[in-house]
Amino acid sequence: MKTKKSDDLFGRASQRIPGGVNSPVRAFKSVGRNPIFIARASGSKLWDVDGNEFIDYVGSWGPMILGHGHEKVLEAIRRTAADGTSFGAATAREVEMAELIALLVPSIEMVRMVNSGTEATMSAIRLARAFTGREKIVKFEGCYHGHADSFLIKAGSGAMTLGIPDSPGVTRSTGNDTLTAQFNNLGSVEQIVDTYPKQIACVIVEPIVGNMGCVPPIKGFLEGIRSLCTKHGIVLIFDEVMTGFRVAPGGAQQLYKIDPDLTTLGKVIGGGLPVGAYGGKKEIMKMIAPSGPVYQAGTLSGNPLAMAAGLATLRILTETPGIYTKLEEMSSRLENGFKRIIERRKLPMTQNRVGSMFTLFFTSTDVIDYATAKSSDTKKFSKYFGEMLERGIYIAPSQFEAAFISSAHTTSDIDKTIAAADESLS
Ligand code: KE4
Repeated sequence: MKTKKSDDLFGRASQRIPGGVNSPVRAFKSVGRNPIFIARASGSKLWDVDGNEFIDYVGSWGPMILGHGHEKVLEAIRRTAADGTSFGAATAREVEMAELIALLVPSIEMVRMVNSGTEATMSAIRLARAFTGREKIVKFEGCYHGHADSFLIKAGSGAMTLGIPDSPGVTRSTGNDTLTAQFNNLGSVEQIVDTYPKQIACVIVEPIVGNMGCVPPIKGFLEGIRSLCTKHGIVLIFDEVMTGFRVAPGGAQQLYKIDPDLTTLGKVIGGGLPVGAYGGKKEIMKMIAPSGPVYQAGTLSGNPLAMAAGLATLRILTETPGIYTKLEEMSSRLENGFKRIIERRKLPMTQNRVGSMFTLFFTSTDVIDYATAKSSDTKKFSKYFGEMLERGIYIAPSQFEAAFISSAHTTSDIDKTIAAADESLS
């Protein structure tokens, strides 16, 4: 595989951009390579600046559920851009977006648009603190909710990959207000609630974790958190930045039939443009300025292009019959292919999948939380990553990320991927 142009760009980038990338997960540092620089994408495929072609399982880390460059999404962006790209004023599309989100995710009675998942989660915890008059938050080890200070405590995703789950620069007092529990361990949450009575504003959770690799909730875990929060007046926040509109039109909360008090969204609702949102019960959301005293604002919030791309994406997802069935079929075809390889070769591996999110772990234990995810052999992962890349398969350059399948992936893409994995796994 040729990498000269990517290597040259990385050399230049490293002089002017910290680590040569604008988000740590894009670096191939943990897999011992230089990153590839992407030139263009279409459907399920990516091409880098050296002309290499890849089947893409990163999907811009989640948003590209329809694949790259879906004609209807591009058309919506083009049409909207012709009328102006930003006004910093109210527009009809924001109303349509809010109405559509409320229709698809019934626990969301009101919603505020922001520009990223990070903005959504950090605003949601401010709101929960204001609503309850309490200061502490509970998050789970290995969950990632963006890079706001309060969340960079035992964080997943790039922080876990690079071995910096507790980032320097976060003050001790902020750190003290973030309490961490173990995912899939209700007892660990109960213990925290007992230790800090009437001090916990919210519990924030990825209902299906994507940021230590894909880790689904075990039966009763989310239900248990829901009742605990209700009993103790704690705001339950589902971070559905990754799972929203991905695992079902109404997200993980629809799949598991649990209503959180607040939900954070991102990725898919922007259709590949920068977007985030947080929403939930009217009683809580009404506290946001200008209807209430909790301040939160944004120059580009509800940006016309982002709304157009997001609305087009959500409409295609909701109006195309069988689109989630197709995603499930492709994803289970891939899972079964991996399963056959693992069984035939008796490899000490585990795979987790919910709908079109999945991860292959290099460990024989069931991966249910941070500790079991960490038991994966990352050296083996690095080798696998490199072998797959050389064979034209682009997966996240980290063990601790989910892979995503889009509606543009074909059976031929999936079969090529399984054939590449058969050669790459050892
Ligand atoms: P952004 O600020 O990156 O838009 O969203 C933060 C965020 C919040 N919540 C969840 C559940 C998330 O998965 C994310 C972002 N996910 C990572 C990848 N695992 C984004 C990629 C990156 O950091 O560059």
